[in-house]
Amino acid sequence: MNNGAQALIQTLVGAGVDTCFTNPGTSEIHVVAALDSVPDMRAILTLFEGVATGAADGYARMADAPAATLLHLGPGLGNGLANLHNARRARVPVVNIVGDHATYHTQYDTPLQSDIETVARNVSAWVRTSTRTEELARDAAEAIAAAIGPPAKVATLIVPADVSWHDGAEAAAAPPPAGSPAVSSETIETVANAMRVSHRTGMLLGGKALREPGLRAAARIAAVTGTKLFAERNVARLERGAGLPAVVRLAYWPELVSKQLDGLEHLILAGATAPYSSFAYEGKDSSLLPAGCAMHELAPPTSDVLKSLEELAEALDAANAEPVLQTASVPRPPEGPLTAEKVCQAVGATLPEWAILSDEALTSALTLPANTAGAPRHDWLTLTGGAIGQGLPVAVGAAVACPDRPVIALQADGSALYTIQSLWTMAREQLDVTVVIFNNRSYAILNAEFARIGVQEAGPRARAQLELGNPDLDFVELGTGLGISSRRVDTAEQLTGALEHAVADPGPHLIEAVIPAV
Ligand SMILES: Cc1ncc(C[n+]2csc(CCOP(=O)(O)OP(=O)(O)O)c2C)c(N)n1
Repeated sequence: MNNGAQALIQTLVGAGVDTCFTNPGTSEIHVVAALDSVPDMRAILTLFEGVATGAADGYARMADAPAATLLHLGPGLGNGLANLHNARRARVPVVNIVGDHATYHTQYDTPLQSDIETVARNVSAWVRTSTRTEELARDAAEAIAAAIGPPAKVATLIVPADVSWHDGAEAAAAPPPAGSPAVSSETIETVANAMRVSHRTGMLLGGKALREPGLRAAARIAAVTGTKLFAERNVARLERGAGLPAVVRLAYWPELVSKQLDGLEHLILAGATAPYSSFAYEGKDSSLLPAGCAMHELAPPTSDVLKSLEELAEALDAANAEPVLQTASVPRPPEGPLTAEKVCQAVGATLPEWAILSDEALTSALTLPANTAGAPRHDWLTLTGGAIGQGLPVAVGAAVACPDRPVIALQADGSALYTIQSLWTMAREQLDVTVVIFNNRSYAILNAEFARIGVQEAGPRARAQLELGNPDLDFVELGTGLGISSRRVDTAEQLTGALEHAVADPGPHLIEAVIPAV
Protein backbone atom coordinates (compact mmCIF):
# COMPACT_ATOMS: atom_id res chain seq x y z
CA MET A 1 0.00 0.00 0.00
CA ASN A 2 1.30 3.48 -0.89
CA ASN A 3 1.18 6.56 1.20
CA GLY A 4 -0.27 9.71 -0.35
CA ALA A 5 3.11 11.13 -1.31
CA GLN A 6 4.12 7.98 -3.18
CA ALA A 7 0.82 7.85 -5.07
CA LEU A 8 1.20 11.54 -5.90
CA ILE A 9 4.60 11.05 -7.51
CA GLN A 10 3.51 7.86 -9.27
CA THR A 11 0.55 9.76 -10.72
CA LEU A 12 2.80 12.55 -11.99
CA VAL A 13 5.27 10.13 -13.57
CA GLY A 14 2.46 8.02 -15.02
CA ALA A 15 1.16 11.11 -16.82
CA GLY A 16 4.62 11.97 -18.18
CA VAL A 17 5.36 14.69 -15.61
CA ASP A 18 8.71 13.20 -14.67
CA THR A 19 10.69 16.35 -13.84
CA CYS A 20 10.20 18.33 -10.66
CA PHE A 21 12.03 21.53 -9.71
CA THR A 22 12.09 21.61 -5.94
CA ASN A 23 12.70 23.69 -2.88
CA PRO A 24 11.08 21.67 -0.12
CA GLY A 25 10.58 22.05 3.62
CA THR A 26 9.13 20.07 6.51
CA SER A 27 5.58 19.99 5.16
CA GLU A 28 6.86 18.38 1.92
CA ILE A 29 9.26 15.98 3.60
CA HIS A 30 7.13 12.90 2.86
CA VAL A 31 7.07 13.85 -0.83
CA VAL A 32 10.85 14.13 -0.71
CA ALA A 33 11.10 10.76 1.05
CA ALA A 34 8.88 9.18 -1.61
CA LEU A 35 11.34 10.17 -4.38
CA ASP A 36 13.44 7.11 -3.63
CA SER A 37 10.49 4.79 -4.19
CA VAL A 38 9.65 6.36 -7.58
CA PRO A 39 13.05 6.66 -9.28
CA ASP A 40 11.55 7.72 -12.62
CA MET A 41 10.86 11.16 -11.18
CA ARG A 42 13.84 13.47 -11.76
CA ALA A 43 13.88 15.91 -8.87
CA ILE A 44 16.14 18.94 -9.33
CA LEU A 45 16.94 21.09 -6.33
CA THR A 46 16.87 24.85 -6.81
CA LEU A 47 18.04 27.31 -4.17
CA PHE A 48 15.17 29.76 -4.57
CA GLU A 49 11.56 29.17 -5.57
CA GLY A 50 11.77 31.71 -8.42
CA VAL A 51 14.37 29.42 -9.98
CA ALA A 52 12.07 26.40 -9.62
CA THR A 53 9.06 28.13 -11.20
CA GLY A 54 11.06 29.79 -13.98
CA ALA A 55 12.75 26.46 -14.75
CA ALA A 56 9.32 24.80 -15.00
CA ASP A 57 8.38 27.54 -17.49
CA GLY A 58 11.54 27.01 -19.58
CA TYR A 59 11.03 23.24 -19.47
CA ALA A 60 7.44 23.52 -20.71
CA ARG A 61 8.38 25.92 -23.52
CA MET A 62 10.81 23.37 -24.92
CA ALA A 63 9.18 20.05 -23.96
CA ASP A 64 5.59 21.12 -24.76
CA ALA A 65 4.71 19.30 -21.53
CA PRO A 66 4.52 20.38 -17.91
CA ALA A 67 7.16 19.96 -15.25
CA ALA A 68 6.15 19.97 -11.59
CA THR A 69 7.45 22.23 -8.87
CA LEU A 70 7.61 21.32 -5.18
CA LEU A 71 7.24 24.41 -3.01
CA HIS A 72 6.99 25.16 0.70
CA LEU A 73 3.63 26.55 1.85
CA GLY A 74 2.52 30.13 1.14
CA PRO A 75 5.91 31.83 1.50
CA GLY A 76 7.61 29.33 -0.82
CA LEU A 77 4.89 29.69 -3.43
CA GLY A 78 5.04 33.47 -2.99
CA ASN A 79 8.77 33.46 -3.68
CA GLY A 80 8.04 31.68 -6.95
CA LEU A 81 5.20 33.97 -7.98
CA ALA A 82 6.97 36.35 -10.40
CA ASN A 83 8.10 33.50 -12.62
CA LEU A 84 4.70 31.79 -12.38
CA HIS A 85 3.32 35.09 -13.63
CA ASN A 86 5.76 34.90 -16.56
CA ALA A 87 4.76 31.25 -17.16
CA ARG A 88 1.09 32.23 -17.25
CA ARG A 89 1.95 34.92 -19.80
CA ALA A 90 3.94 32.35 -21.79
CA ARG A 91 0.74 30.24 -21.82
CA VAL A 92 2.63 27.11 -20.73
CA PRO A 93 1.52 24.27 -18.46
CA VAL A 94 2.99 24.05 -14.94
CA VAL A 95 1.93 21.77 -12.06
CA ASN A 96 2.77 23.26 -8.66
CA ILE A 97 2.75 20.94 -5.67
CA VAL A 98 2.67 23.08 -2.54
CA GLY A 99 2.90 21.50 0.89
CA ASP A 100 0.78 22.70 3.79
CA HIS A 101 0.52 21.99 7.49
CA ALA A 102 -1.34 18.83 8.49
CA THR A 103 -5.12 19.39 8.40
CA TYR A 104 -5.51 19.21 12.20
CA HIS A 105 -2.53 21.56 12.77
CA THR A 106 -3.74 24.65 10.93
CA GLN A 107 -6.02 25.70 13.83
CA TYR A 108 -2.95 26.57 15.92
CA ASP A 109 -1.76 29.29 13.53
CA THR A 110 1.90 28.27 13.76
CA PRO A 111 4.57 30.43 12.05
CA LEU A 112 4.29 29.20 8.46
CA GLN A 113 0.49 29.19 8.42
CA SER A 114 -0.97 31.40 5.67
CA ASP A 115 -3.72 31.50 3.06
CA ILE A 116 -1.99 29.52 0.31
CA GLU A 117 -4.97 29.46 -2.03
CA THR A 118 -5.05 33.25 -2.15
CA VAL A 119 -1.36 33.32 -3.07
CA ALA A 120 -1.94 30.66 -5.72
CA ARG A 121 -4.99 32.23 -7.35
CA ASN A 122 -3.21 35.21 -8.83
CA VAL A 123 -1.30 33.01 -11.26
CA SER A 124 -3.12 29.67 -11.23
CA ALA A 125 -6.22 28.99 -13.31
CA TRP A 126 -6.74 25.80 -11.27
CA VAL A 127 -6.28 25.60 -7.48
CA ARG A 128 -7.23 22.82 -5.09
CA THR A 129 -6.36 21.80 -1.56
CA SER A 130 -6.41 18.05 -1.25
CA THR A 131 -8.17 16.89 1.92
CA ARG A 132 -8.03 13.07 1.88
CA THR A 133 -5.19 10.66 1.18
CA GLU A 134 -7.51 8.42 -0.85
CA GLU A 135 -8.27 11.37 -3.16
CA LEU A 136 -4.79 12.86 -3.49
CA ALA A 137 -3.82 10.92 -6.63
CA ARG A 138 -7.11 11.80 -8.32
CA ASP A 139 -6.59 15.46 -7.40
CA ALA A 140 -3.08 15.28 -8.88
CA ALA A 141 -4.44 13.72 -12.09
CA GLU A 142 -6.93 16.58 -12.36
CA ALA A 143 -4.18 19.14 -11.73
CA ILE A 144 -2.13 17.64 -14.57
CA ALA A 145 -5.13 17.61 -16.92
CA ALA A 146 -5.91 21.23 -16.02
CA ALA A 147 -2.30 22.30 -16.60
CA ILE A 148 -2.12 20.62 -19.99
CA GLY A 149 -5.51 21.94 -21.06
CA PRO A 150 -5.87 23.10 -23.75
CA PRO A 151 -5.45 25.89 -23.01
CA ALA A 152 -2.27 25.27 -21.03
CA LYS A 153 -2.20 26.86 -17.61
CA VAL A 154 -0.61 26.99 -14.19
CA ALA A 155 -2.30 24.51 -11.83
CA THR A 156 -1.59 24.48 -8.10
CA LEU A 157 -2.29 21.51 -5.87
CA ILE A 158 -1.93 22.14 -2.15
CA VAL A 159 -1.07 19.03 -0.17
CA PRO A 160 -1.41 19.00 3.64
CA ALA A 161 1.34 16.98 5.32
CA ASP A 162 -1.02 14.35 6.78
CA VAL A 163 -2.66 13.81 3.40
CA SER A 164 0.86 12.93 2.18
CA TRP A 165 1.92 10.73 5.03
CA HIS A 166 -1.15 8.50 5.53
CA ASP A 167 -1.27 5.14 3.80
CA GLY A 168 -4.14 4.02 1.62
CA ALA A 169 -3.46 5.79 -1.68
CA GLU A 170 -3.27 4.50 -5.21
CA ALA A 171 -1.92 6.22 -8.32
CA ALA A 172 -4.50 7.65 -10.72
CA ALA A 173 -4.39 8.20 -14.48
CA ALA A 174 -4.78 11.67 -15.98
CA PRO A 175 -7.40 11.88 -18.74
CA PRO A 176 -6.03 12.29 -22.28
CA PRO A 177 -5.86 15.92 -23.43
CA ALA A 178 -8.55 17.23 -25.76
CA GLY A 179 -7.70 19.12 -28.96
CA SER A 180 -7.73 22.91 -29.18
CA PRO A 181 -10.99 24.32 -30.53
CA ALA A 182 -11.04 25.09 -34.24
CA VAL A 183 -11.93 28.47 -35.70
CA SER A 184 -15.16 28.84 -37.68
CA SER A 185 -15.13 28.90 -41.48
CA GLU A 186 -16.86 32.33 -41.34
CA THR A 187 -13.89 33.75 -39.47
CA ILE A 188 -11.47 32.30 -42.03
CA GLU A 189 -13.54 33.78 -44.85
CA THR A 190 -13.76 37.23 -43.23
CA VAL A 191 -10.00 37.36 -42.81
CA ALA A 192 -9.38 36.01 -46.31
CA ASN A 193 -11.64 38.74 -47.72
CA ALA A 194 -9.74 41.47 -45.90
CA MET A 195 -6.50 40.08 -47.29
CA ARG A 196 -7.92 39.89 -50.81
CA VAL A 197 -8.98 43.53 -50.92
CA SER A 198 -5.98 45.14 -49.23
CA HIS A 199 -2.28 44.72 -49.86
CA ARG A 200 -1.37 46.64 -46.74
CA THR A 201 -1.92 43.84 -44.28
CA GLY A 202 0.13 42.45 -41.45
CA MET A 203 -0.17 39.25 -39.42
CA LEU A 204 0.73 39.25 -35.76
CA LEU A 205 1.74 35.70 -34.86
CA GLY A 206 1.89 34.22 -31.37
CA GLY A 207 2.05 30.88 -29.55
CA LYS A 208 2.20 27.82 -31.83
CA ALA A 209 2.14 30.06 -34.93
CA LEU A 210 5.79 30.77 -34.12
CA ARG A 211 6.88 27.15 -34.61
CA GLU A 212 8.04 25.90 -37.98
CA PRO A 213 4.69 24.58 -39.34
CA GLY A 214 2.87 27.78 -38.35
CA LEU A 215 5.64 29.98 -39.73
CA ARG A 216 5.62 28.10 -43.03
CA ALA A 217 1.84 28.38 -43.36
CA ALA A 218 2.01 32.13 -42.59
CA ALA A 219 4.89 32.57 -45.05
CA ARG A 220 2.92 30.82 -47.81
CA ILE A 221 0.09 33.29 -47.16
CA ALA A 222 2.63 36.13 -47.28
CA ALA A 223 4.06 34.86 -50.57
CA VAL A 224 0.62 35.25 -52.19
CA THR A 225 -0.78 38.29 -50.39
CA GLY A 226 2.32 40.33 -49.53
CA THR A 227 1.25 40.45 -45.89
CA LYS A 228 4.00 41.40 -43.44
CA LEU A 229 4.75 38.87 -40.72
CA PHE A 230 5.25 39.99 -37.12
CA ALA A 231 5.78 38.11 -33.88
CA GLU A 232 4.11 39.24 -30.68
CA ARG A 233 6.38 41.00 -28.20
CA ASN A 234 5.98 38.38 -25.46
CA VAL A 235 7.45 35.48 -27.38
CA ALA A 236 7.52 32.26 -25.34
CA ARG A 237 9.35 30.41 -28.12
CA LEU A 238 10.16 31.45 -31.66
CA GLU A 239 11.85 29.05 -34.08
CA ARG A 240 14.10 31.03 -36.36
CA GLY A 241 17.34 31.19 -38.33
CA ALA A 242 18.53 30.12 -41.77
CA GLY A 243 16.01 28.02 -43.69
CA LEU A 244 12.93 29.21 -41.79
CA PRO A 245 10.56 32.07 -42.67
CA ALA A 246 11.64 35.25 -40.89
CA VAL A 247 9.26 37.32 -38.79
CA VAL A 248 9.77 40.70 -37.14
CA ARG A 249 9.19 40.69 -33.39
CA LEU A 250 7.35 43.76 -32.16
CA ALA A 251 9.64 46.24 -30.41
CA TYR A 252 9.29 47.26 -26.76
CA TRP A 253 9.07 51.02 -27.15
CA PRO A 254 5.69 52.17 -28.54
CA GLU A 255 7.21 54.64 -31.02
CA LEU A 256 9.28 51.84 -32.57
CA VAL A 257 6.19 49.66 -32.89
CA SER A 258 4.44 52.57 -34.64
CA LYS A 259 7.22 52.52 -37.23
CA GLN A 260 6.98 48.73 -37.61
CA LEU A 261 3.21 48.78 -38.16
CA ASP A 262 3.09 52.06 -40.07
CA GLY A 263 0.90 52.03 -43.18
CA LEU A 264 -1.06 48.87 -42.35
CA GLU A 265 -4.77 48.84 -43.18
CA HIS A 266 -5.47 45.47 -41.58
CA LEU A 267 -3.75 43.58 -38.77
CA ILE A 268 -4.61 39.88 -38.47
CA LEU A 269 -4.11 38.23 -35.08
CA ALA A 270 -3.04 34.58 -35.24
CA GLY A 271 -2.37 33.16 -31.78
CA ALA A 272 -1.53 36.65 -30.53
CA THR A 273 -3.48 39.31 -28.66
CA ALA A 274 -3.98 42.93 -29.69
CA PRO A 275 -0.81 45.02 -29.34
CA TYR A 276 -0.75 47.51 -26.47
CA SER A 277 2.10 49.44 -24.92
CA SER A 278 3.42 47.65 -21.79
CA PHE A 279 3.02 50.86 -19.80
CA ALA A 280 0.95 53.98 -20.19
CA TYR A 281 2.78 57.22 -21.03
CA GLU A 282 1.14 60.57 -20.36
CA GLY A 283 -0.62 61.87 -23.45
CA LYS A 284 0.10 58.72 -25.47
CA ASP A 285 -2.34 56.12 -26.72
CA SER A 286 -2.15 52.68 -25.10
CA SER A 287 -3.05 50.95 -28.35
CA LEU A 288 -0.20 50.34 -30.78
CA LEU A 289 -2.49 49.90 -33.76
CA PRO A 290 -1.88 52.56 -36.43
CA ALA A 291 -4.75 55.02 -36.92
CA GLY A 292 -7.34 53.63 -39.31
CA CYS A 293 -5.95 50.08 -39.17
CA ALA A 294 -8.66 47.42 -38.74
CA MET A 295 -7.91 44.41 -36.56
CA HIS A 296 -9.22 40.88 -37.20
CA GLU A 297 -8.84 37.93 -34.89
CA LEU A 298 -8.12 34.89 -37.04
CA ALA A 299 -7.32 32.61 -34.11
CA PRO A 300 -7.21 33.40 -30.38
CA PRO A 301 -4.24 31.98 -28.46
CA THR A 302 -6.49 29.25 -27.01
CA SER A 303 -7.50 27.90 -30.43
CA ASP A 304 -5.87 25.60 -32.98
CA VAL A 305 -3.77 28.34 -34.57
CA LEU A 306 -1.89 26.11 -36.99
CA LYS A 307 -5.12 24.70 -38.43
CA SER A 308 -6.53 28.21 -38.92
CA LEU A 309 -3.39 29.35 -40.74
CA GLU A 310 -3.54 26.31 -42.99
CA GLU A 311 -7.23 26.91 -43.70
CA LEU A 312 -6.55 30.56 -44.43
CA ALA A 313 -3.77 29.53 -46.82
CA GLU A 314 -6.26 27.23 -48.59
CA ALA A 315 -8.84 29.99 -48.82
CA LEU A 316 -6.25 32.31 -50.39
CA ASP A 317 -4.95 29.66 -52.85
CA ALA A 318 -1.64 29.82 -51.05
CA ALA A 319 -1.44 26.23 -49.83
CA ASN A 320 1.22 25.35 -52.41
CA ALA A 321 2.95 28.73 -52.59
CA GLU A 322 6.71 28.89 -52.09
CA PRO A 323 7.45 30.62 -48.79
CA VAL A 324 10.35 33.07 -48.63
CA LEU A 325 12.98 31.59 -46.33
CA GLN A 326 15.75 33.29 -44.41
CA THR A 327 19.11 32.85 -46.10
CA ALA A 328 22.19 31.90 -44.10
CA SER A 329 24.39 34.84 -43.14
CA VAL A 330 26.23 35.55 -39.94
CA PRO A 331 27.99 38.74 -38.84
CA ARG A 332 31.77 39.03 -38.92
CA PRO A 333 33.33 38.50 -35.47
CA PRO A 334 33.61 41.97 -33.93
CA GLU A 335 36.85 43.63 -32.87
CA GLY A 336 38.02 46.05 -30.22
CA PRO A 337 36.46 47.29 -26.99
CA LEU A 338 33.17 45.68 -26.12
CA THR A 339 29.75 47.23 -26.56
CA ALA A 340 26.33 45.61 -26.23
CA GLU A 341 26.07 45.53 -30.01
CA LYS A 342 29.40 43.74 -30.37
CA VAL A 343 28.28 41.12 -27.86
CA CYS A 344 25.21 40.49 -30.04
CA GLN A 345 27.47 40.27 -33.12
CA ALA A 346 29.77 37.79 -31.40
CA VAL A 347 26.74 35.68 -30.41
CA GLY A 348 25.52 35.76 -34.04
CA ALA A 349 28.99 34.86 -35.31
CA THR A 350 29.40 31.85 -33.03
CA LEU A 351 25.86 30.54 -32.52
CA PRO A 352 25.89 26.73 -32.88
CA GLU A 353 23.19 24.83 -34.73
CA TRP A 354 20.02 24.07 -32.73
CA ALA A 355 20.97 26.46 -29.96
CA ILE A 356 18.32 27.69 -27.54
CA LEU A 357 18.64 31.40 -26.73
CA SER A 358 17.17 32.46 -23.40
CA ASP A 359 17.09 36.22 -23.86
CA GLU A 360 16.79 38.54 -20.89
CA ALA A 361 19.41 41.01 -22.07
CA LEU A 362 16.87 43.86 -22.15
CA THR A 363 18.45 47.09 -23.48
CA SER A 364 21.59 45.22 -24.55
CA ALA A 365 19.68 42.96 -26.94
CA LEU A 366 18.51 45.71 -29.28
CA THR A 367 20.60 44.38 -32.18
CA LEU A 368 20.28 40.70 -31.28
CA PRO A 369 17.46 39.96 -33.78
CA ALA A 370 19.40 41.42 -36.72
CA ASN A 371 22.67 39.79 -35.68
CA THR A 372 21.14 36.31 -35.35
CA ALA A 373 18.49 36.37 -38.11
CA GLY A 374 20.60 34.34 -40.58
CA ALA A 375 22.37 32.24 -37.94
CA PRO A 376 21.94 28.47 -37.88
CA ARG A 377 18.50 27.41 -36.83
CA HIS A 378 17.71 28.12 -33.19
CA ASP A 379 14.89 28.80 -30.71
CA TRP A 380 14.47 32.19 -29.07
CA LEU A 381 12.84 32.35 -25.62
CA THR A 382 12.02 35.80 -24.28
CA LEU A 383 10.64 37.56 -21.22
CA THR A 384 6.90 36.99 -21.45
CA GLY A 385 5.42 38.72 -18.44
CA GLY A 386 7.85 41.58 -17.82
CA ALA A 387 8.81 40.26 -14.36
CA ILE A 388 12.59 40.23 -14.51
CA GLY A 389 14.62 37.32 -13.17
CA GLN A 390 13.27 34.89 -15.74
CA GLY A 391 16.21 34.38 -18.12
CA LEU A 392 18.50 32.17 -16.03
CA PRO A 393 15.74 29.90 -14.65
CA VAL A 394 14.23 29.51 -18.12
CA ALA A 395 17.70 28.49 -19.36
CA VAL A 396 17.84 25.83 -16.62
CA GLY A 397 14.48 24.39 -17.64
CA ALA A 398 15.24 24.50 -21.36
CA ALA A 399 18.55 22.69 -20.81
CA VAL A 400 16.83 19.99 -18.73
CA ALA A 401 14.15 19.54 -21.41
CA CYS A 402 16.67 19.44 -24.28
CA PRO A 403 19.89 17.87 -23.02
CA ASP A 404 21.25 17.51 -26.56
CA ARG A 405 20.94 21.18 -27.43
CA PRO A 406 23.26 24.01 -26.34
CA VAL A 407 21.55 26.76 -24.33
CA ILE A 408 22.89 30.31 -24.39
CA ALA A 409 21.49 32.64 -21.74
CA LEU A 410 21.88 36.29 -22.71
CA GLN A 411 21.42 38.03 -19.44
CA ALA A 412 21.29 41.64 -18.28
CA ASP A 413 23.19 42.16 -15.03
CA GLY A 414 20.38 43.65 -12.94
CA SER A 415 17.86 40.98 -13.94
CA ALA A 416 20.44 38.22 -13.38
CA LEU A 417 20.60 39.00 -9.68
CA TYR A 418 16.95 38.21 -8.99
CA THR A 419 17.56 34.52 -9.60
CA ILE A 420 21.36 34.22 -9.64
CA GLN A 421 21.06 30.94 -7.69
CA SER A 422 20.17 29.35 -11.05
CA LEU A 423 23.92 29.11 -11.68
CA TRP A 424 24.26 26.59 -8.86
CA THR A 425 21.58 24.32 -10.35
CA MET A 426 23.29 24.59 -13.75
CA ALA A 427 26.55 23.49 -12.11
CA ARG A 428 25.02 20.71 -10.04
CA GLU A 429 23.11 19.23 -12.96
CA GLN A 430 26.02 19.93 -15.36
CA LEU A 431 23.64 21.61 -17.78
CA ASP A 432 24.95 22.74 -21.17
CA VAL A 433 24.28 26.43 -20.59
CA THR A 434 26.57 29.32 -21.50
CA VAL A 435 25.56 32.40 -19.56
CA VAL A 436 26.63 35.73 -21.06
CA ILE A 437 26.21 38.55 -18.56
CA PHE A 438 25.85 42.02 -20.09
CA ASN A 439 27.38 43.97 -17.22
CA ASN A 440 26.52 47.61 -17.89
CA ARG A 441 26.39 48.33 -14.14
CA SER A 442 23.01 49.92 -14.53
CA TYR A 443 19.28 49.46 -14.60
CA ALA A 444 19.69 51.04 -18.02
CA ILE A 445 16.10 50.70 -19.17
CA LEU A 446 14.90 52.76 -16.23
CA ASN A 447 17.36 55.50 -17.23
CA ALA A 448 15.68 55.48 -20.62
CA GLU A 449 12.29 55.76 -18.92
CA PHE A 450 13.58 58.88 -17.14
CA ALA A 451 14.39 60.51 -20.44
CA ARG A 452 10.95 59.57 -21.73
CA ILE A 453 9.18 61.39 -18.91
CA GLY A 454 11.14 64.49 -19.86
CA VAL A 455 13.65 64.42 -17.00
CA GLN A 456 16.95 65.24 -18.72
CA GLU A 457 19.18 64.99 -15.67
CA ALA A 458 18.07 62.71 -12.83
CA GLY A 459 19.06 63.99 -9.39
CA PRO A 460 21.64 62.09 -7.35
CA ARG A 461 19.05 60.42 -5.14
CA ALA A 462 17.07 59.25 -8.19
CA ARG A 463 20.27 58.14 -9.99
CA ALA A 464 21.23 56.02 -7.01
CA GLN A 465 18.13 53.91 -7.65
CA LEU A 466 19.19 53.15 -11.22
CA GLU A 467 22.95 52.58 -11.04
CA LEU A 468 24.39 49.25 -9.99
CA GLY A 469 27.95 50.37 -9.19
CA ASN A 470 29.36 51.16 -5.73
CA PRO A 471 30.13 48.40 -5.17
CA ASP A 472 30.65 47.00 -8.68
CA LEU A 473 29.20 43.54 -9.07
CA ASP A 474 31.74 40.81 -9.74
CA PHE A 475 30.00 38.07 -11.72
CA VAL A 476 33.16 36.00 -12.00
CA GLU A 477 33.29 35.73 -8.20
CA LEU A 478 29.54 35.12 -8.06
CA GLY A 479 29.67 32.43 -10.76
CA THR A 480 32.73 30.78 -9.23
CA GLY A 481 31.09 30.77 -5.81
CA LEU A 482 28.02 29.10 -7.27
CA GLY A 483 30.16 26.43 -8.93
CA ILE A 484 30.40 27.62 -12.54
CA SER A 485 33.56 28.10 -14.56
CA SER A 486 33.51 31.89 -15.04
CA ARG A 487 35.60 34.49 -16.86
CA ARG A 488 35.45 38.20 -17.59
CA VAL A 489 36.07 39.62 -21.07
CA ASP A 490 36.80 43.23 -22.00
CA THR A 491 37.37 42.96 -25.74
CA ALA A 492 35.35 41.54 -28.61
CA GLU A 493 38.18 39.16 -29.54
CA GLN A 494 38.25 37.71 -26.01
CA LEU A 495 34.49 37.31 -26.08
CA THR A 496 34.46 35.45 -29.40
CA GLY A 497 37.20 33.17 -28.07
CA ALA A 498 35.26 32.54 -24.86
CA LEU A 499 32.06 31.74 -26.78
CA GLU A 500 33.91 29.37 -29.12
CA HIS A 501 35.46 27.66 -26.11
CA ALA A 502 32.08 27.31 -24.40
CA VAL A 503 30.49 25.82 -27.52
CA ALA A 504 33.32 23.30 -27.86
CA ASP A 505 33.15 22.30 -24.19
CA PRO A 506 29.55 21.33 -23.32
CA GLY A 507 28.58 22.13 -19.75
CA PRO A 508 27.94 25.27 -17.74
CA HIS A 509 30.02 28.40 -18.42
CA LEU A 510 29.67 32.03 -17.44
CA ILE A 511 31.13 34.90 -19.44
CA GLU A 512 30.93 38.38 -17.94
CA ALA A 513 31.03 40.99 -20.69
CA VAL A 514 31.73 44.42 -19.26
CA ILE A 515 30.05 46.99 -21.48
CA PRO A 516 29.32 50.71 -21.27
CA ALA A 517 25.81 51.67 -20.17
CA VAL A 518 23.75 52.95 -23.10
C1 LIG B 1 10.05 41.52 -10.75
C2 LIG B 1 10.39 42.86 -11.30
N1 LIG B 1 10.91 43.80 -10.48
C3 LIG B 1 11.24 45.01 -10.96
C4 LIG B 1 11.03 45.32 -12.27
C5 LIG B 1 11.30 46.73 -12.79
N2 LIG B 1 12.43 46.74 -13.71
C6 LIG B 1 12.23 46.67 -15.04
S1 LIG B 1 13.63 46.69 -15.88
C7 LIG B 1 14.55 46.85 -14.48
C8 LIG B 1 16.02 46.98 -14.52
C9 LIG B 1 16.68 46.12 -15.55
O1 LIG B 1 18.07 46.28 -15.48
P1 LIG B 1 19.02 45.23 -16.15
O2 LIG B 1 18.50 43.86 -15.96
O3 LIG B 1 20.40 45.47 -15.68
O4 LIG B 1 18.89 45.54 -17.69
P2 LIG B 1 19.24 46.87 -18.49
O5 LIG B 1 18.06 47.77 -18.30
O6 LIG B 1 20.47 47.44 -17.87
O7 LIG B 1 19.42 46.47 -19.89
C10 LIG B 1 13.75 46.84 -13.36
C11 LIG B 1 14.23 46.92 -11.97
C12 LIG B 1 10.48 44.31 -13.09
N3 LIG B 1 10.22 44.51 -14.38
N4 LIG B 1 10.19 43.10 -12.59
